[in-house]
Amino acid sequence: MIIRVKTSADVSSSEITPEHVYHSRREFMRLAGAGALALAAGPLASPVDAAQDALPNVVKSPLSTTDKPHTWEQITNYNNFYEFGTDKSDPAHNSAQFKPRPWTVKVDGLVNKPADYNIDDLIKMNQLEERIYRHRCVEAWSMVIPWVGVPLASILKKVEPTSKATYVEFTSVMRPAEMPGQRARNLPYPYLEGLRLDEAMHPLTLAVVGLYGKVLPNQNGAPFRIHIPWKYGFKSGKSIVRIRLTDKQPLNTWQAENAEEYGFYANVNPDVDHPRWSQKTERVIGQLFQKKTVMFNGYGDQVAQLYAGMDLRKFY
Ligand SMILES: Nc1nc2c(c(=O)[nH]1)N[C@H]1C(S)=C(S)[C@@H](COP(=O)(O)O)O[C@H]1N2
Ligand SMILES: [Mo]
Repeated sequence: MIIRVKTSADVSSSEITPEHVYHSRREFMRLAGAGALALAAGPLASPVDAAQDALPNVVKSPLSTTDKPHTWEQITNYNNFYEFGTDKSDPAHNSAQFKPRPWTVKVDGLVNKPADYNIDDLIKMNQLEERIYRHRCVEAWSMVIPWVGVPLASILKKVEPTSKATYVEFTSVMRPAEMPGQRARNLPYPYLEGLRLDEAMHPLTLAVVGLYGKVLPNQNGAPFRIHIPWKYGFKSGKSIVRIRLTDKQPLNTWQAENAEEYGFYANVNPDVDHPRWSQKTERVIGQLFQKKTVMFNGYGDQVAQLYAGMDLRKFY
């Protein structure tokens, strides 16, 4: 990861909301408050209307944190998405031309029933949940984000992984014409990530299609990304086109770039420093004081048993 020393001016400018985003959000809130949104959609409207943006039938998940979510403006203007540039404000500025629909997610490899899912069919086939998750980046900042998605396990179970499948590989989209970072080759593309199959099947691992009840904005990984709340953010691939079940540990992009600094597991761990900085604390975006980082990002009760007996300094 290219690390720039951030001045406070840098950070605050990336958190300033572009006018149009602010206005459209306000308009959305006004309509939603008046109950007009549901009426406007009407009974015959398609359940997924990317133009209208609101996702259908979202239920609140008991797996949400009670921490206060960051604002739409913060979550969509401070991003890591190197395909659109290396600065935190680049994805919001450079992703408007990206076309997230139509979109197919291929699920294949060591499975009995490989499938190609149209993203909107996938949305209609599954009960959507709002999951408010803590999101901790390896660069020691964090946010709280109300994702909308379905457990990745429910997608994986449908394709029936064979008994040989032990890992899952995620491939992000290759679209150099729409992605300036791919043209600049700021990383080897496509962006690749991977999980052990039991991590991928864990009930906390979320396949994300939305944010704050609306379809996922381009800068956050439209139309389909993963979020694994106990791991550093780079494990959560964006704009995924392929999920491949395999019997070999996939080589993820950041590990391939610099294996000393970025491992395969990437579990949030205050006791294992990054070679160039501490992981003991984190900067909560928008807050003045550093927060102590918690093992597994606070999800240890649910996930620690996945790593029982493993040396987490070796498997970082
Ligand atoms: N395809 C792709 N996925 C990606 C990245 C990327 O550069 N390309 N960056 C990762 C990193 S480092 C982080 S911290 C999160 C950021 O997600 P957010 O912008 O929605 O907060 O996305 C991850 N997924
Ligand atoms: Mo990150």
